[in-house]
Amino acid sequence: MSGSVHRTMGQQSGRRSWAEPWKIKMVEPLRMTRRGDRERALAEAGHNTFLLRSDDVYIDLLTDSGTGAMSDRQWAGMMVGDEAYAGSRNFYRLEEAIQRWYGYRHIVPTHQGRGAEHLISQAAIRRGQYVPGNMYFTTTRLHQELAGGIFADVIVDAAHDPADRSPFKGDVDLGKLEKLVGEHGASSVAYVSLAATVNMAGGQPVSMGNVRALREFCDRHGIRLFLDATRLVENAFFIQEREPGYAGKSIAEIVREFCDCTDGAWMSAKKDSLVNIGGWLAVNDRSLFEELRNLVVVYEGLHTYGGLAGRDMEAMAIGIGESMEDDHVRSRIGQVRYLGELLEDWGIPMVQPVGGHAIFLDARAFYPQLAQDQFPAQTLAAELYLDSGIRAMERGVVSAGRDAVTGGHHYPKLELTRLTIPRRVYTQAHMDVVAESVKAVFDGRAAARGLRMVYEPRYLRFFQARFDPL
Ligand code: P71
Repeated sequence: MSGSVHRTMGQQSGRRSWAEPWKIKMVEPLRMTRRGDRERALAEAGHNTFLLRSDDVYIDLLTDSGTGAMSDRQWAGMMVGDEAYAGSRNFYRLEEAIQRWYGYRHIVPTHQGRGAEHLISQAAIRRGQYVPGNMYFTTTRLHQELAGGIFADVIVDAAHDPADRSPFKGDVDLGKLEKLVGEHGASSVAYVSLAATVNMAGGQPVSMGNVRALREFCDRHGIRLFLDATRLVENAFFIQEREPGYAGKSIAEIVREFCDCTDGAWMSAKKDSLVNIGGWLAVNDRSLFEELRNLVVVYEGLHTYGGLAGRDMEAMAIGIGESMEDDHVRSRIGQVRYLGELLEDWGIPMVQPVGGHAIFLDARAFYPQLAQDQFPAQTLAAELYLDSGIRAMERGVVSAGRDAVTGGHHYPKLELTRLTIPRRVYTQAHMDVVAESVKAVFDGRAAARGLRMVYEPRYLRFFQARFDPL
């Protein structure tokens, strides 16, 4: 694998191609619905796509989380699950895979990403400490706040501008970090929380140069650097493509080099690692590991299963290996880009450059007539569903929630509707349907009136909030 970056059959002959390195062995039928059915379903769901039944959805682009298709090898692995309460053989296979591909020493399995976020936040944050990060993620920030931490956004300014085409819009602005440490002192910083890629910025990558500079900064100040590795494989693709010196390195080599700059990581394996459920936490420090291993038995399960079945850990171990293959990553991101290029040709406003896992439509630019508290991105998600049964996700003011101190809405600069592409699930023809539907909704944009929130839950409100049309 070392040094060899593979090409598709088309690319070997100088042709443009991202075609998939697999074929389809099993299919899942989808149901076609009529506009009247969709109007009823959307009203019942309070205009919130999280509350739709998936049977009422045609193309489900809500999330790429846990929605990928497992390979025949992963399914075969499910059959060799060792469901022992303690010391399952599949745990050791998982541990070995994480050590081999990500390079960390000590591993704690968790049921999914937020389980790992909970444990690391409880173990590594003291009440009142700052947690600087490259943009917030909903569950990450919530767990940091529940542990008494204060999240501070230190991402580069370009990340907040959908039109800015900088190649590494996920980078940390070291000036912002320096300022925070200068003002409050290094001991008031719990750790740097670095995500690769940055979900809420549009799946934007972090450069290797940036993580190296962060490592140096953290060493100088005695601050730990922890990584959200959920979509690191996709981040590695952008480094391979865009950063000088990396074109000849494999995805696996880049992933390893990136992790080597950090003190540990948490993972939602439901994304990069091609499983329907699973996550982990990994650190190099032995005493922190002991603490995490003690916490996991309180909240998740024994330290050799962390809330998972043995078979889930086996599928994850195999999925990690598959996710590191250059052919796989190229076709995955190639499909996202294919959709992006269709939309760009039609002048649809969206976050540029297109990121690793999704297209993020710029709902403010769709609906300049709507104020942010009329929920433009939620409105756009509802319109897409009505048009053709496509399910997208709001990533704007509803997702941003309320300020932990003042109680007012967070008003994020980015008001986006995410079309998230599951891995190895939909075809190019499905992407054409999506593009045509987005175009139709864009053409009808002047008629949109917005929404009013009529029910708001306390935590992570976007999951269960309800809306009425204005
Ligand atoms: C996504 C998700 C799943 C999700 C989470 C919250 C609201 C809506 C959808 C989950 C992530 C993620 C990153 C970078 C940690 C988690 C939590 N993303 N970090 O994008 O993207 O992992 O879902 O396994 O608990 O749809 P978890």
